[in-house]
Amino acid sequence: MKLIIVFYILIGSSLANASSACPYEIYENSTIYCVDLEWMNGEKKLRGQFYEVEQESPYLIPNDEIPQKWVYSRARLAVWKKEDSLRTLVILPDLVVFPYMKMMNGHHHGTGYDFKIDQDSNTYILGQIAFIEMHGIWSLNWKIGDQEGQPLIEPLQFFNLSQAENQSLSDVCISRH
Ligand SMILES: [Cu+2]
Repeated sequence: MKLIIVFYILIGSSLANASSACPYEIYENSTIYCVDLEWMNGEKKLRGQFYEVEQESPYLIPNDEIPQKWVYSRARLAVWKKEDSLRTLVILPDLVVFPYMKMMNGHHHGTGYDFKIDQDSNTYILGQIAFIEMHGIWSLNWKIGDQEGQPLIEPLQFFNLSQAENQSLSDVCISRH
């Protein structure tokens, strides 16, 4: 039940964003772009191959979970120029959106991921991400060449956590800023 409530809150907020400004913003030199992000079903890895599973993502992997049971997270990203009211999707060849973690002990780090262009739909797919439970804050960051701004999403809200559990992750994050 808690998961369902969280789900509707997420859906509701994305609909609210759709009618206003950018869901998320990035920039290249003086051009501002909007980014929308839709989380998809996760993936599992079997003999080096990733395949889709029913579990929705983003999924926080318990730190004692065996790798065979890990659910890797995956999302689709759409990008358009902020000034373009028609929201024509664009592909920025140098854009990379990637997972990142700020650790309480200061040893910040990334993790594996696959970021690729989906030519058919003019969008990007960010996948193969193992968000493992740690003493830190997972985010999605972005860069275009050498240009990197604030994290795109921080902290991430996980589909498999209760609202209270996600809230406590946010509280940790806020207290660190
Ligand atoms: Cu970590």
